[in-house]
Amino acid sequence: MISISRKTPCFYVQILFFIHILGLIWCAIYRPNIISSWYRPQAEQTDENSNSRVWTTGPPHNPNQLSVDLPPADNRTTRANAGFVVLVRNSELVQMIQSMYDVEQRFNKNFDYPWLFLNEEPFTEEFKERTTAITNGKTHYGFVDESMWSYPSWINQTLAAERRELMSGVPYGTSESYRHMCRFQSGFFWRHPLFLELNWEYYWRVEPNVRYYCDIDYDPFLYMKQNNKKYGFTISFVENAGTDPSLWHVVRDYVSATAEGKRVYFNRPVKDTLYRFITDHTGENYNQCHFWTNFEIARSDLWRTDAYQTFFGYLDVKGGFFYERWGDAPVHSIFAALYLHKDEFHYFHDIGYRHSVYEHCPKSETLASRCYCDPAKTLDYSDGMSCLTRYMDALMDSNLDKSITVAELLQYPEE
Ligand SMILES: Nc1nc2c(ncn2[C@@H]2O[C@H](COP(=O)(O)OP(=O)(O)O)[C@@H](O)[C@H]2O)c(=O)[nH]1
Ligand SMILES: *[C@@H]1O[C@H](CO)[C@@H](O)[C@H](O)[C@H]1NC(C)=O
Ligand SMILES: *[C@@H]1O[C@H](CO)[C@@H](O)[C@H](O)[C@H]1NC(C)=O
Ligand SMILES: [Mg+2]
Repeated sequence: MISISRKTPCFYVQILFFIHILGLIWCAIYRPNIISSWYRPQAEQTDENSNSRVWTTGPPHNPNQLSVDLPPADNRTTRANAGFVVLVRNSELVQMIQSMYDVEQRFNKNFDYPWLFLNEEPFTEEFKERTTAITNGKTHYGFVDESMWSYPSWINQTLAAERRELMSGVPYGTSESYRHMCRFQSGFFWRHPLFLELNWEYYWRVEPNVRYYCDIDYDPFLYMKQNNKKYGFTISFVENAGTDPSLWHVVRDYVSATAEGKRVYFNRPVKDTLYRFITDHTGENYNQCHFWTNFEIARSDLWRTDAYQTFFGYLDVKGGFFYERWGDAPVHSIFAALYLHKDEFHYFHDIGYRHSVYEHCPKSETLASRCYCDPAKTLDYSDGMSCLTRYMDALMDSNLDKSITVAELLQYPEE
């Protein structure tokens, strides 16, 4: 009955072979890198053996490579004054447990740092019980009230609703709660009453539903402290430009306004900052690069500086958290890149990490036996959306002999 079956299997093998050849030809023409990479040994690592805690990382063929120097493994008895901070909903309990399980297994079971959970709704008993059960560290639960999670008086809510309607094309563009979340993460978590009471010098931000892939046998908080680091990240990425079309203009307005007044906040020479991470050498446009804040290890008082508080206040009054959809990541990153010395940043290359579909998996002999991820899947240098190469170039940019300050570069000429 089924006459076609007489042609198989030889006929189908020929068809498959034909498709295979077509594929090879296509590859050779359009993706020559793939074919040549079959014959090229992986050249990224240099003289590393599995005991060494030093190696280099960087995009292939880029002169700027970063040296990674892992601190010695240690069960130190000294602890930093620090902990984990999480903004999370009751409905995300299972995802939260998953993130905590990773953090505890890879790191915190040997260190017992405390956890702080924040929510604009009261946490359920179940949430508190289950998150307390999974750690030996202390757990704290804080309520975020209306002073930190509502519309400021100057926001026109009708206009905000109209703008949301128009933003269905950008991620979370129509979400109201996401905007409150981004505003809270930009301007409030570091001055939440419970956070102030705990008085942590450093914090590590965690989100539900993230993965930590590598054993961490040293204390990243102490590392930050001992090396005078103020901002640590693992993934840097390009933001969807539709979320913050006016942000850079507002930033430059702010710089112009403060540069005219008595307080000039951005007075470092541009060559000492990471400004090239976020803009071109003329400071004309924001390139949308930012550090992903869903992982963030930083000094709490970075955000408590006069400079940041005024910066946030200025942005908040402009209304872009609601009329557009400014993210806390670009806000943190732009400020840090313009304000800090470039040596105060730290790239945690050794921390394998996944958030949503993107992951960072370190490529290193040293870590191979301690990570549960595939370095081939890392987005570091292969994904066009990754800003890591730009970070390294900004860090090592030595062509700048300019002593011009950030304020001088960014302020608009007077009319
Ligand atoms: N309590 C609370 N937490 C939220 C809300 N929206 C987002 N979050 C938290 O804020 C963080 C970022 O939100 P998420 O949905 O992961 O956004 P994404 O990482 O940008 O995709 C996560 O820790 C969420 O749990 C909210 O409405 N209430
Ligand atoms: C740290 O202590 C834990 C628990 O006591 C132990 O299992 C682990 O091997 C120790 N790590 C190091 C690096 O000494
Ligand atoms: C608020 O925005 C709406 C819609 O754009 C506008 O019609 C209204 O006049 C605004 N209200 C005020 C007080 O500015
Ligand atoms: Mg998230």
